[in-house]
Amino acid sequence: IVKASSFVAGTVSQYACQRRTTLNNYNKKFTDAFDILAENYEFRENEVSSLAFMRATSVMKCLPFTVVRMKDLEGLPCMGVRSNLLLYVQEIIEEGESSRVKDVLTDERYQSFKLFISVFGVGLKTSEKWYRMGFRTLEEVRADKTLKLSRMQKPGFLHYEDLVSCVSKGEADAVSLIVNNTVRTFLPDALVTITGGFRRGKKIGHDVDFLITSPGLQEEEEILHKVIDLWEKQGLLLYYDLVPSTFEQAKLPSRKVDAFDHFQKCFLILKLHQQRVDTSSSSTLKESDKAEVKDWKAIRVDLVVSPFEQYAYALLGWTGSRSSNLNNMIFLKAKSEEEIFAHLGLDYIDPWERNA
Ligand code: DCP
Ligand code: MG
Repeated sequence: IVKASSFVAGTVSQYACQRRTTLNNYNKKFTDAFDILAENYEFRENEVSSLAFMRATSVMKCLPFTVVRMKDLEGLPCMGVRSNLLLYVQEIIEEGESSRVKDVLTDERYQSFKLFISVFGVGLKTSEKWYRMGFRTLEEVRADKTLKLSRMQKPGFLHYEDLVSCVSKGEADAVSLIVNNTVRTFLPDALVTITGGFRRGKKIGHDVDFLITSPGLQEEEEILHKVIDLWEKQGLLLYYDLVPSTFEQAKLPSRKVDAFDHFQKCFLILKLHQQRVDTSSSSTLKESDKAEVKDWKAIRVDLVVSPFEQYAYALLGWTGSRSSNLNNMIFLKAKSEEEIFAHLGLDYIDPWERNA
């Protein structure tokens, strides 16, 4: 840990993609508070304030020391002269917590929105609607049989408990094995890489993200269909949404595109069968009770397929974090993430340092 006094605030880049940010957060007390405030602003459709707090969180996460006095923040980017951001920092330094943040946590709208968006397939629009209809809990939403749930929301409610409980590294590895085996059945030389938070070293996630490519990949459209068909036959698919590639539209030379969001992908919920670790307790169950024991967990999985030439861009984009991601990236020939950083004149940042 670095001492605040020997740290040069001026060396902190204003760009998240250039700040080495590991999962070692010395300022969780502050960033947790900012995250809640940012979210509350988002629920109230105040995007400017929401973004200001998200940026402040991102900057504080990269500091190699714990902020203990206001002076520690001097010269740092994004620590808002605008907004009341510094008042919160002061309150937390002095009181150990923020009363305003506590108020947000007990706010009816915040609590309801937080619950609603925790359901797969529910965003701000639906939350707003349900809130206006007078719903405050998921039980109330569930109980209303006149509500028309979307194709995503149905499995969202059905597998709610599984999906809100985070995916562990062990579960991610188990899913990885399934994805690898299935993809390689159809594409023996496929490269299957775990991306998202797990590639950045996180021990838990809300889903498991994979990028698939292969040197000989001609008909990339095929592979996801084949994988989906097989899993469906095996009874492993609880939900899927296949999104076609929008690459053709983005192909024009040097056109600025969201370089990682146009690939063919599939958002799905997979039925992960779990090894029963505790065999002693299960053996004491009667045969009739054994059938009642649920031995699987619903897991959110994202599969992305990229042409081999675009692999580095896809990898960089789908590794994230969202805050670390580079906007308006121009497509250039790049074999690796290192080359992309170099093309852009940026210092290379390793995946585990991209947790901005
Ligand atoms: N991504 C992005 N913009 C999107 C969707 C995804 O930049 N609209 C990128 C950045 C994310 C990565 O894809 O880091 C994976 O998306 P996730 O939502 O799965 O995010 P993480 O894997 O980082 O977090 P979690 O642990 O919650 O899954
Ligand atoms: Mg993820």
